Amino acid sequence: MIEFSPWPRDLAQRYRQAGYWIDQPLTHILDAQMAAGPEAEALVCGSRRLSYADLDRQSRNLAAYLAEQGLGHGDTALVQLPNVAEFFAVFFALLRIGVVPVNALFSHRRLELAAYAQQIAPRVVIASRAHELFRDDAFAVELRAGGVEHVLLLGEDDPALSLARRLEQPGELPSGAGPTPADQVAFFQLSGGSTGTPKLIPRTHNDYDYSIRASVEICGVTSATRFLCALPAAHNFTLSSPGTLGVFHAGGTVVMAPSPEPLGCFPLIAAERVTMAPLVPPAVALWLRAVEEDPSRRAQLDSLESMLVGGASFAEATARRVPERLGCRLQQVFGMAEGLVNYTRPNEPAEVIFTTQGRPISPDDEVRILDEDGRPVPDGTPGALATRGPYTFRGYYRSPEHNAKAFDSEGFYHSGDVVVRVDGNLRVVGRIKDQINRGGEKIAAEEIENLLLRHPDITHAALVATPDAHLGEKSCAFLVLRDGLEKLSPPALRRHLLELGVAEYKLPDRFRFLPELPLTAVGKIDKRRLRDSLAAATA
Ligand code: OOB
Repeated sequence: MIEFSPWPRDLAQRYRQAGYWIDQPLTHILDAQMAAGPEAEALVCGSRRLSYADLDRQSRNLAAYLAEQGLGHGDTALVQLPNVAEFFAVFFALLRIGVVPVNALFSHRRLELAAYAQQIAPRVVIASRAHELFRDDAFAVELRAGGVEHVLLLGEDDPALSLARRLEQPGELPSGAGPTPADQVAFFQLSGGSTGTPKLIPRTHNDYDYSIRASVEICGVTSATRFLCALPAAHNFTLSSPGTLGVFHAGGTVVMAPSPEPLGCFPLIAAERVTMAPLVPPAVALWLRAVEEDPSRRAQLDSLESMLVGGASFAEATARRVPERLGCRLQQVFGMAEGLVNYTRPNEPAEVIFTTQGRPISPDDEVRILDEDGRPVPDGTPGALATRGPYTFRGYYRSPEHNAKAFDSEGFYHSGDVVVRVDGNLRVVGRIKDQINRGGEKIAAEEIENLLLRHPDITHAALVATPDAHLGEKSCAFLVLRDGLEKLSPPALRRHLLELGVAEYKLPDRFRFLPELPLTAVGKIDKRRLRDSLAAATA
């Protein structure tokens, strides 16, 4: 079994008694549809249409093959696929035999994949030839040298490596194969992170399944829902809030898109009669602009009933334009891969929907808002968010030191967000974690600072957020160079980082050079002053 920090016995008991944890593996989502209506349309991906029976069959074929290779409980997989139907067949296949996957984002590069592989020591890697790392065999060879036994690739002709072949070649699951127990780890979610290495979040069947079932209720997902999957499929928002898994749970249809770019999505929405779409704020801005530029485009959104917006701060003024200009209902989502998800409820007054990020899924989500000394603040006063509950994890994978900081003695996870509670709803007003939220994509400052410091001419580095009209935030790296040097060229600095294999979205947008970095009274880098200096320079 994969180790993880379990919930204390009394809470686990409470979550079962309350009916949150139902001790079913996540594969029951697919099993239920096989019983209810196997021929219903589960997925649309380009010109392909998959029924639930197709999805089930493919996932069983792959599961049978992997089980035959001796994979099962205690094993892990590293998966990196773009937004394609195969993502789900692979996910269910692995769940079916109790192999625990990390679903890396397609934008992740060598550094991220290597960091995940190092942490989980996967026996199997499933990836795509369309990704630069797998275009030739060098990285696969490297992974094998590191202990990976099986590599399967999307877009591969060689039958020995072809993912398509394993999905299509009929196979029977051996009798002993099955998912991990429902109170054990089903898969790992990715943390947005604030530390040097990307952290993994163990999610159990029980906790994840509850968040999905409850989200389906709250968001009104039904078998008639046609859901646009245009944000990265592996992200917690897209997967479970209510996400593609919520849609499968309800027997609806997921329509895959490669990106949320409006000119690609609008015709797809029109053709497929999409009813629900999750988006990050910068994508909403692009959709609004597309309709404002050419009002005739609005007709393409006719079928769209609701838009879920989350992942980063969403300006109130933009929120108000959503129903007016796009003709659909807005639902705000404030969630985290670690667990807690908040939604504005559809029947709430418009004011709440436009000005807050909603309230938690569960009556048993415990949310504390704390001042600097860890004391609860009164409603209306900003404070640091701490939470525990039936689907909020209890510890990052193999990270005792970080866990000691991220959790308090009562098992509350401190998310690093600054929030205000107003009439029971939360509003996200700031952040204390050292992270940049670049339009929903999270960048851990420390990770990039460490990489910058590997440049021979850099002696000190600090990455901070700067406000950006489109993305909400961009990143700026403040650098101190070794004696005698005044600056380095931004392209050369970006090349340095790319050569280290980091994802492109993490590259600093700007660089500033200083003779020294300002320090706080206790001798830490004074990032507030750095941020203020940028604000002053652009004011
Ligand atoms: C979602 O998950 P992550 O793990 O990528 O990022 C979580 C962090 C939160 O701690 C918060 O800092 C920020 O993203 N965030 C928001 C927000 N939603 C997330 N900040 C302001 N307003 C919002 N609405 O981003 C995620 C997971 C599930 C559902 C939705 C988003």
